[in-house]
Amino acid sequence: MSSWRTFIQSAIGAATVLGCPSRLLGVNRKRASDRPNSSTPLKVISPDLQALSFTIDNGVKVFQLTAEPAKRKIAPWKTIDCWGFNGSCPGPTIQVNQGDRVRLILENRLPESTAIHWHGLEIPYAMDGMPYLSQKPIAPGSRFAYDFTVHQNGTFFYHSHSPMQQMMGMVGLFILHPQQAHTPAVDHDFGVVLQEWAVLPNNTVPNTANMEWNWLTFNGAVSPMTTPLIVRLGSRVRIRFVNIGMDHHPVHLHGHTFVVTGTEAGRQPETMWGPMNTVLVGVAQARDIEFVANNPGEWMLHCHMPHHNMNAMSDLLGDRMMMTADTEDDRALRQMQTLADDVGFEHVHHAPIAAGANQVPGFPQDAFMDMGMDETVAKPQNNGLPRNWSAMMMGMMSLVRVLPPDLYDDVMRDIRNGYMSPASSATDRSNHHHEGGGE
Ligand SMILES: [Cu+2]
Repeated sequence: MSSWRTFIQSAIGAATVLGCPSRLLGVNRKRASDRPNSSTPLKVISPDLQALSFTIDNGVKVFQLTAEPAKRKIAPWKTIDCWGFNGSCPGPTIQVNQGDRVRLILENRLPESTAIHWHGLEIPYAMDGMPYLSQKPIAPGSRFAYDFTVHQNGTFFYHSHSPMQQMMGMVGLFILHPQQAHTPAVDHDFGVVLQEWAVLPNNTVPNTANMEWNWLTFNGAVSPMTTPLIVRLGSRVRIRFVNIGMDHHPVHLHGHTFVVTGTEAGRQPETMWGPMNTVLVGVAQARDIEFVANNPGEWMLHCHMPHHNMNAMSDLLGDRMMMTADTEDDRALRQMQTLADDVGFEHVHHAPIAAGANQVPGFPQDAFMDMGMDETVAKPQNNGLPRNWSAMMMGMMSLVRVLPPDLYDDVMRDIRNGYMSPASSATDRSNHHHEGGGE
């Protein structure tokens, strides 16, 4: 594991070698995956979400979905009461192939009626999931079977068509794979559901009538609890974003240039693939981005709306009772440590501040926001990140870890073995100005 220490340094050197604009479209690139047959579409990985399994009945793929209340731990100190499917919010990811006949049996264990709409699918009207129009509302305790053949391919999603049920979290990914993988074929394929929540301090039930959001999630988790996307250096990566909510999200990727290869209606022609590094994922839209991961590093992937890459600090601060503006830095830091102890964080750091900072109008802004919690959110996918890496990871944010082959293999082995490397094995890159501050 000593190789972790030198990763970033060696990675910086390698970047200049690998950085080549013509690689963007993947032309003539060397294959980086172990996949024997590139014409078979890869299964999509949706971090922090389960895949939905199926049974076969006379050639029909049969899925069981249960609409029900769920508890979702969105942050180490915050579990919300949302609604979802099969105990999960967002619901489990469904993956089928173009041409499949599917039967999706919905059981309603909610306290009210519901139905499922298959967003964007060109299917018979009776299967559209519109209460009172295409079907009767599915009453609590009853079931309904959605039965249709999928002839499209792309990134789709399923959701309740009731607005408030949507804002309680009733959505899931519905991936329709083409019969032959799109070219250039990808080596990694990920799915991410974007959601926003309004949950007041000391509350657990989202306020679905609110227009201001204090929790923003990727696949039902706020950063740093989001699981990083692990990719091998030189591989071609697809990330599929789906937005079902009340706000638009400009998702930005660091260190790379990507193209949008698909929308909520499926694959886009290559003539549409202009270079970008931020994609606006509007409400009810899906966007597939693809890029060659040619730049090694721990790259942020995040919504760029400033309030969307924050967590609800007010939740920690007891509704903003902490008076940082008229306290000395040391005292404020002690208050932060007390709060962190309450929720079981192992570190509290904050960025250095100037002498006399309190005399500057507008202070404090960000100085007291950084809160490391590496051990609290430890998982194999985080192995080798620099110490205190989690301090500035907040809200709708994750990492795309572009790892050279040996480190990629290390992390993938750690994931298989469930091995978490000790935090001390990584380098501390935080910037302390306090003697012994949290160390
Ligand atoms: Cu956003």
